Parts: sequence; structure tokens; C-alpha cells
Amino acid sequence: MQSIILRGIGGFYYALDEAGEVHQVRAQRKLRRDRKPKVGDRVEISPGEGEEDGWILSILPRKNELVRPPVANIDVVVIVAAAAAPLPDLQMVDRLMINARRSHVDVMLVISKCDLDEGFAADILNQYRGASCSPMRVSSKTGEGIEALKAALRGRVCALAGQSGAGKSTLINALYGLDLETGDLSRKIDRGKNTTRSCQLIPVEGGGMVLDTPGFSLLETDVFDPVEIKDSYPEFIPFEGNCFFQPCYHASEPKCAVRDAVEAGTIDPDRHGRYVEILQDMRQRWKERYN
Ligand SMILES: Nc1nc2c(ncn2[C@@H]2O[C@H](COP(=O)(O)OP(=O)(O)OP(=O)(O)O)[C@@H](O)[C@H]2O)c(=O)[nH]1
Ligand SMILES: [Mg+2]
Ligand SMILES: [Zn+2]
Repeated sequence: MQSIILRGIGGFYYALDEAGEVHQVRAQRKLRRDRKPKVGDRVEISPGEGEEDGWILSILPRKNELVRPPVANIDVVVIVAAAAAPLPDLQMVDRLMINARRSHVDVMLVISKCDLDEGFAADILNQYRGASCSPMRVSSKTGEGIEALKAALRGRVCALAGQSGAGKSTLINALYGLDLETGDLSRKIDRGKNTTRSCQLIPVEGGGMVLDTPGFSLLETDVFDPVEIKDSYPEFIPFEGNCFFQPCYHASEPKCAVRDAVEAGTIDPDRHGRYVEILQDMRQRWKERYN
């Protein structure tokens, strides 16, 4: 019977079949060894009889998959960053974008809590103006941007990702009238408290699905050849053909058209600055891996 995995907790999975019924199932040993089922996976199951658990027999081919958050078959990753506490880590936002693009998943950037700091929200949106991520601002408190975001996500499978406390679960509640658990920020350090503990896929009106994921406080990019990082920066594309060196890292090479565009203000300097930091970090880790 074909089903989709909504949730996995402590070795159990909850799989929704085509008739709308949810089955508690476990993964067969060979699956656990080869590749673990992920939330969003389409699977073949044999449901259990009565009180018995059923089994996942096989995982159907994946359209795409992400490592962080660990989900499969996603149409779009909605990165949520707050315009107020917790202070957004924009390098983490950039790394999330790189990971998603490398997995061929669309990216959207949503600035949450706009009711708390309009100015900061505008500043962040401006940094991502060329990044092909349809930057949007929302407030789950005032309702600003909620209808527009809902329309943009309609009929798609979307995973919300970002720092703990950014307001992901609150936003899903505002979008779809749900009652997911949300949490305060820790008062001393203005950080989230990791309220959401596991990934959960929720079918919503309009034929789409939304995925709530646990926030993180640290995110590493997968290790890959540093020369490929620039390919996840759409704002570089119009310029990079004119760089003197090919390929060019757009970091410290002379006659770099991308850096010229940064100087001219066409490419955002903060976003480029963080790109160079991520590049240096990746060079280090790439070297460690192959030496
Ligand atoms: N003022 C304001 N507060 C918000 C808004 N959205 C969320 N919050 C608050 O931010 C805090 C964290 O919200 P959550 O939805 O639990 O955050 P989360 O991203 O799901 O966090 P984790 O589950 O830990 O990853 C809560 O106290 C919310 O009430 C908003 O639009 N405006
Ligand atoms: Mg949450
Ligand atoms: Zn260059």
C-alpha cells in the first residue's frame, strides 16, 4: 500500500495512505541499513493487523532530499528568520540556501516578527534582493503578509526551516489555523528553546503540505568542492562571465566582475562578505578531508 511518511519518532513512523488513514509502521532492517526513511518519503507499507505495528517495505525513488532538516520530496524550503529576537544568523540563512539549491529545492526567505522591527526587516530583505528567494515579510501577530505567503505556498510541499524561536510553528498556526506547540524565548540569552522536537508533515487546504521542523542553533554546510559554492548565488550570474580568471572564486582575484558589482552596490556587500567567509571555511574543510 503506498503511503507518505508524516513523522518519525523513536524508530516508529506515521504513514498516511491514499484513503487518508494513518498507520504506525517500522522500517525493515535492510532499510535501516541502506537508507533511513525520511519525513516526506513515499513508501510501500504493509499495515499491521489490529494492535500490531506495520512495516515499511520499500522507499520509492526520491525527487530530492535534504540532510538538515532531514526531509525528502520537498518543493520549497521556506527559511524563516526573525526581524527581532532571536537575532538572525544570516550566515546560517545563506548556508541553508546553499544546501537547498544543491539539492535542487526552491528557496523562499520569510522575515518573521515584522511587527517588532520594521527597519531591520527591510534591511534583511534588501540584502537578499538578487538572491532569487522571493523575500517576504510577515507577522503572525498582526497578520501582515500571511495571505500573500499562503497564496505563494498553495498546492506545494513546503518545509519551514530556521533558528529555534524564529517563529516557524507560530507561522504555520497563523497560516492554517492549527495549534502546534510554540515556545517563549529564553529570557537570559534571547534564544529559542527548541520547542519543536521532530519534523512533522501536515496536509493542508489546497492540496499542499507543510513541514514544521526543529530549529537549530548551528548549521554546517555539507563538505564539497569550494569552487561550487558560487553556483548557489544567483546574483553573481550576470557578472561572472566577465571575470578575468575562469573559473573565478570572486574572493580576492584581480579583475573580478563580481567584486566590481559589489563595489558598485549592485550585489549586496554583506551577502558577498558572508560568501567569502563560507568559502574560506569550506576551503579549510575541503583540505582537511583530502590531506
Ligand atoms: N511579536 C511576535 N512574536 C512572534 C511572532 N511569531 C512568533 N512569535 C513568538 O516567538 C516565539 C517562538 O515562536 P515558535 O513558533 O515557537 O518558534 P519556532 O521557530 O517554532 O521555534 P522551535 O520550534 O524551537 O524551532 C513565541 O514566543 C512566539 O509567540 C510574530 O510574528 N510576532
Ligand atoms: Mg517550532
Ligand atoms: Zn570573479
